[in-house]
Amino acid sequence: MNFNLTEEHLMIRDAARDFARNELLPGVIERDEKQKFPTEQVKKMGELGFLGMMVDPKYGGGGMDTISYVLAIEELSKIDASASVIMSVNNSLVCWGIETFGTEAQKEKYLKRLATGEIIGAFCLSEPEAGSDATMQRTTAKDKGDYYLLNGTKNWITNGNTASVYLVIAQTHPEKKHRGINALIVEKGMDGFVVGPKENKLGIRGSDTHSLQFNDVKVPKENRIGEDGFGFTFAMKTLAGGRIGIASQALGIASGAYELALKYSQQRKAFGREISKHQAIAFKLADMATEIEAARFLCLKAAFDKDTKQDYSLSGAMAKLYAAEMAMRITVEAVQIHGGYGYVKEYHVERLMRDAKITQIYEGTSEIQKIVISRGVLGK
Ligand code: COS
Repeated sequence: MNFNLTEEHLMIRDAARDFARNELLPGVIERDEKQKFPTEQVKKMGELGFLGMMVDPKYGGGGMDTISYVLAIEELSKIDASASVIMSVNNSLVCWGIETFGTEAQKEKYLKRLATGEIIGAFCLSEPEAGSDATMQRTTAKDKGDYYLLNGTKNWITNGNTASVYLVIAQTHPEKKHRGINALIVEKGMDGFVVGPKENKLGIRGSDTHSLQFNDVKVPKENRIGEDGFGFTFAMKTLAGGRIGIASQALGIASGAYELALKYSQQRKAFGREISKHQAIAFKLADMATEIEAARFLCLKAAFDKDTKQDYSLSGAMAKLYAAEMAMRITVEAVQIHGGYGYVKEYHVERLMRDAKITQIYEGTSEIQKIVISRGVLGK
């Protein structure tokens, strides 16, 4: 056992922390209010290597481990969870998916540009009637010889409009159920591909979430990822890693809110002393610090499992479940500690509370994580 981070890990964490404070903090409230995508900031994230952290340097990535990724996502999420979800989707769903299962030609064509942030990607699994029950894909990819004919609708797609490359899950052989599903790389601009209106969301409002429509889109066969019918396994394996990213996002949202509440409690006075000196507040801070530390260890353990090539679907699900539930509790308490100030935008904690909610929902709800975990512990 060694709980110490390496020098390199600490450098990455500090670089992410500086970037978040210097580049993400300015304008974060306005971007949230106006639902403004952080275009300039995402460009800089690409230049600094945050969009392809774990990708092999030969494809333009940083060649870093998952622990570095967790540390960076936590730091960005403390300040701006919209920026960190853009980062998480690009890294752990899109880049990882193509690097792990794509062909050399797909890596040359797409991964290099995705890893450097020249373009960003989206992962398209959810549909109006298929979110948690992901096997029930209504989007179809009919095999037409040298291409697939893609038809259907995808919902709540992160990076929905800003992405250039979309990994789309669709059913090719309905009689084979989930074993007939494929994953296709779809490019923005392909005929028949329409981006729907932007969702007006409760939180992570700086990220752009859209529905997508595919009307007879011809997707070349060479854009299929893996063998025919590999799409559902592709989605599950990719989401298993994605969940480590979202767990770290939840961790960051919670620790951002906690740090603000801690500082505020040491400044604000009531009944003749700082409110942190009242046990009612001090105990809240104690609980918050403990829960955050527990979530951090779960995130780092899942990252460690992934880096050491052990199974991480269980530890990733545990990290996501705990971190997401914890983030909701901690952000509510952070607003409470701030009192009336917590309820207004200038103090950031109300935004973090709204942002926390989505971590209990996307990339598998808390209830789905419990399915994964209970099957794991019961050996099913
Ligand atoms: N890695 C690889 N394969 C996996 C897997 C994983 N982590 N989890 C499941 N699979 C495979 C199974 O091995 C099975 O394959 P075979 O039948 O070929 O052996 C297949 O997927 C179906 O598995 P299962 O029968 O367990 O499917 P269920 O419908 O019972 O559901 C859950 C499995 C609930 C875990 C899955 O549907 C899920 O994760 N749903 C949530 C999806 C999600 O995250 N949605 C959010 C959208 S992205 S924002």
